[in-house]
Amino acid sequence: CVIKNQPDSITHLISVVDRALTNARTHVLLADSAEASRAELLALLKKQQFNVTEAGSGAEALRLLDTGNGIDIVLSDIALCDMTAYGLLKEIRQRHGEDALSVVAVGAGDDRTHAAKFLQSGGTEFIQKPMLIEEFNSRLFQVANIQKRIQALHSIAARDYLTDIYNRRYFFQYGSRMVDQCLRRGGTTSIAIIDIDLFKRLNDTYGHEVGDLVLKAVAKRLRALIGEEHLLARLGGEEFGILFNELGICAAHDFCETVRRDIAAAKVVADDEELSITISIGLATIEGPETFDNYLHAADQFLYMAKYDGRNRIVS
Ligand code: GH3
Ligand code: MG
Ligand code: MG
Ligand code: MG
Repeated sequence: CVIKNQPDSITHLISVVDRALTNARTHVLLADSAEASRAELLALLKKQQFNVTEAGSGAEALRLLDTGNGIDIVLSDIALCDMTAYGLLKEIRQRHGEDALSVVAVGAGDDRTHAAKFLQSGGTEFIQKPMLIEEFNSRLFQVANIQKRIQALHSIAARDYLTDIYNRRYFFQYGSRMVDQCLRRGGTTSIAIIDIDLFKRLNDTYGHEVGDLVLKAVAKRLRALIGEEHLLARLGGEEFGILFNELGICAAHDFCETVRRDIAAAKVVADDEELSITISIGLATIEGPETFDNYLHAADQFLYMAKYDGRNRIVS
């Protein structure tokens, strides 16, 4: 009996720790206009380790969501002072999809149709009051856990397996949105394609594994140079893309020149050898109503000229 109980209690302990870890990484926006019931829910959430931000009205909840401080779950009372949880949900769903944000309502009273209506409107979960604390905790953990797993899948789908920088899919998806926003603001920006010079020769001389090490090293260096401000991705093979965040062609050219020099000066150590790598860059301006594909195509044409002119250079 003792032997049988021991693994169970360890399993239980692990699941309690797991739950606390997941909850601690989850940010809940708690919207409730009634002070007493908000305080009660706040205490429950805090006890379960959630990060909580409070809102006293639907309008305040929407304002806090807009300031975008990484909220994962909205937990709303069904009747707020200025709107219902349905109204809030409708506003939220216009801006945030179901993958980005879970919305949970807490309802009281005899109207048992609330739950079905709320879930059919794109709500994630509905909790009926009066409720068992353990049920409330379990339902919220379930929502947090699924939300975190969806976020993890999105992040895996956006990254290149070899270099761990963004992949081509993400570059196109997020990049075309960035360009739309920039052009709508009346701005201009620039896009670059970087291609490693004579990479096939390097593969043929040192082997594919060394080639992979070089790709990883170049990606790491590019990431360090480019930081979070601009969008960097591996477009495929030994090609990388940079979509600049509102940077005119002159400033982008200076930036690319710094990158080109840095890579040319760096030594990649592989197979006890110090390898010198150079890159060529095609750089195009983004202005006017072209498709994202066309901007990239323009950069590709300039890259072709850079290769033709002798490599290790920028053409814009
Ligand atoms: P250029 O200066 O004109 O760009 O010459 P290049 O040799 O770099 O260009 P080419 O397009 O002829 O060759 C690219 C090579 O990149 C061919 C391919 O085997 C290699 N390659 C593509 N993806 C990978 C990869 O994931 N790992 C390794 N090791 N090599 C790759
Ligand atoms: Mg090539
Ligand atoms: Mg190449
Ligand atoms: Mg290439």
